[in-house]
Amino acid sequence: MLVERWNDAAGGFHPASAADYLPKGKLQEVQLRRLRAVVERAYANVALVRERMQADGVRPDDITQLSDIGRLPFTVKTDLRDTYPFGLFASPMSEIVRLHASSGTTGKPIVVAYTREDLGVWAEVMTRTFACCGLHRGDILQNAFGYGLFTGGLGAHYGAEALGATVIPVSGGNTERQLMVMQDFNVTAVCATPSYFIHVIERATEMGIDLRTLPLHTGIFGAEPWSDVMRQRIEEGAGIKAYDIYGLSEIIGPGVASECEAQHGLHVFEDHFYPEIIDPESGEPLPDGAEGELVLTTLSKQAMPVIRYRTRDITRIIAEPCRCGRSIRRIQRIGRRSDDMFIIRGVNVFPSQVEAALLAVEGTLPHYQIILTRQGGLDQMTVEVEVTPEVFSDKVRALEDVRTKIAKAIEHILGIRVTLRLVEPRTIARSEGKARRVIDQREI
Ligand code: DLL
Repeated sequence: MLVERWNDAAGGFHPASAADYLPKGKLQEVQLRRLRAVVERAYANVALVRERMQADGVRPDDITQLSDIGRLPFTVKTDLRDTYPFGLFASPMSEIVRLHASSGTTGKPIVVAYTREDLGVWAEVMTRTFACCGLHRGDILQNAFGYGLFTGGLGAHYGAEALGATVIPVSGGNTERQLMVMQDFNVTAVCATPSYFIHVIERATEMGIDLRTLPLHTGIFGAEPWSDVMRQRIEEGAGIKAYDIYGLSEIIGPGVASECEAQHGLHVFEDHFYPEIIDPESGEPLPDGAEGELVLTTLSKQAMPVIRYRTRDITRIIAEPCRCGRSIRRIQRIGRRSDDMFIIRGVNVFPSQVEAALLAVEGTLPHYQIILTRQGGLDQMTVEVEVTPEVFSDKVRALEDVRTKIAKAIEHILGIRVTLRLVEPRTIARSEGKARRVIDQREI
């Protein structure tokens, strides 16, 4: 009975989503209970956490209210590298049933672990994610997140199965096969990185397939920043609603936060992942609404509890109630991560700023690359962007027009001049997963 009710109602209620609607007091009770347990677990089993807490003179018993979380030491990415591969595990290997790894930018990957219970929580938060995006039993989900060490594929897979949707584990890549599956299997929803799905839309157009005529109605995208213009292009190109989902391997994978039908901020599944915003310089906590670095604490992880992880993702907490009725708080979509920032001639630049400037100009395609070089001791930034065939072929007028507009837009946003290279469609390499936007050749 219950199953039918949530199945039939549009935007229906899934039983797994109950925690999304907990009254604040009840939620905080759950959070505090779990916080105390996870701190105790980490203190007892993870040397790094215990040593840091001892150095700070904090004991697990000192955590008596949620705000005491501020007394706990941060965990940073290099902690995972320094303890590679298993140093932060809190469970014996005999209880760990899955490992994933994230490549990161340099050297060794970071390794993350899950007990059977952790996998249950992961499936639960991914079920809540899909329910948030309006999926039901009966939906046919093409899962084009990569399967493998990347958490996207398997994370989405078990969540969608738990929801009761039909999962097609196609993984990333082989775009023509993706399109065959999409048409022949009556696919209604798709998961992918936004940059890869843009490529799928383009390939469909080249093959004379109009995605807007298919049963496909929902896209669930994440694992990399994507702008509102990008969303608009995806929604129009495929005739779907496109939702943003967020997560990271260190915390669990996808399933940390998800947009809902309002498409205005991502609900954090904060009964499992406690969010804080801090000033990235001082490490001091910032109030709701202020922009800063997102810090996450896993409240229920067994195999690898992570206390106050500095994500380096920049966002803010939206405390106002959401019109979907969920009581769990939202974070603003993540457009910037402090890692991605580069400095060019003394100016701090985020790739998302360049993207905003490029895509604001009509005639550009959402494929671009930023190439940094050093010539005669001076940093140079070259932006390579694809333009539509119409613009590209009209070398005299349209191309120059687009070039001037982009140059102006970039100068307006960044205050610097850059070298622009407008190239024809399909010049810039496509990725099946996360797009690589910046190529820094300055060290070579
Ligand atoms: O990307 C997990 C994931 C898979 C999330 C599928 C969503 C969908 P990592 O490879 O460890 O894990 O990368 C995590 O990617 O710290 C963010 O900087 C970035 N990121 C993830 N989702 C978003 C998003 C997965 N929706 C890192 N918007 C994070 C912006 C995102 N950035």
